[in-house]
Amino acid sequence: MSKQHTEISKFLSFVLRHKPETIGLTLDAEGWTNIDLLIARANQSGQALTLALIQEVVETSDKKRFTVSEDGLRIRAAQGHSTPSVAIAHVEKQPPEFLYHGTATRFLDSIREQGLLPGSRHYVHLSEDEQTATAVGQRYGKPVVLKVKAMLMHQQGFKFYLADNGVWMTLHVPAAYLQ
Ligand code: HQG
Repeated sequence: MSKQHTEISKFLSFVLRHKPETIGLTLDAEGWTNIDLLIARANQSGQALTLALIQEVVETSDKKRFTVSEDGLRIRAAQGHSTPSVAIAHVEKQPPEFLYHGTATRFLDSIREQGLLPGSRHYVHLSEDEQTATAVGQRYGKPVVLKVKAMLMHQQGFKFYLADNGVWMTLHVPAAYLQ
């Protein structure tokens, strides 16, 4: 991804996950917004954005962060939301036996006490592979990967959801299910 694409990806993450109101945009409950309107609002707020740039960012996003609707008219962030205006009805699914969560070593004491909490986002984010989890943890410091007994949690009534881009989510992972 070029520097320009990374900058646009971050801009799209910011408005489609966290603060759509900063550019006068609204998202529906499923997180969708009209692409032409997004481009207009972005340009009005001083962010250069075109349909071609959006398409390039969507296609080259390593984590498939953004989903374009089948008719090509709308876009949403696949997961990672914190804005209260969005409440995506994510697909509930039976998880594999283990899922992984990457964090930083400095959070471990708190996680041992409280389990995994969503922070400012709507869900705790989990991945199927340890490599992705390591990269996620690295963003906050010395990374450590926690193994989550996902199947056991599911059997005991916890719900798991799978986002458009393969990221797993759940509301809370009590410490007893971490290893
Ligand atoms: C930590 C990225 C203290 C948690 C990734 C994490 C992901 C606790 C931080 C997505 C805690 C929250 C989400 C507790 C959890 N005490 N710290 N009890 N429970 N934490 O950024 O999972 O590149 O909101 O371990 O790929 O790091 O942006 O969540 O370190 O899918 O597309 O609190 O963001 O995607 O941080 O990352 P975040 P996350 P993008």
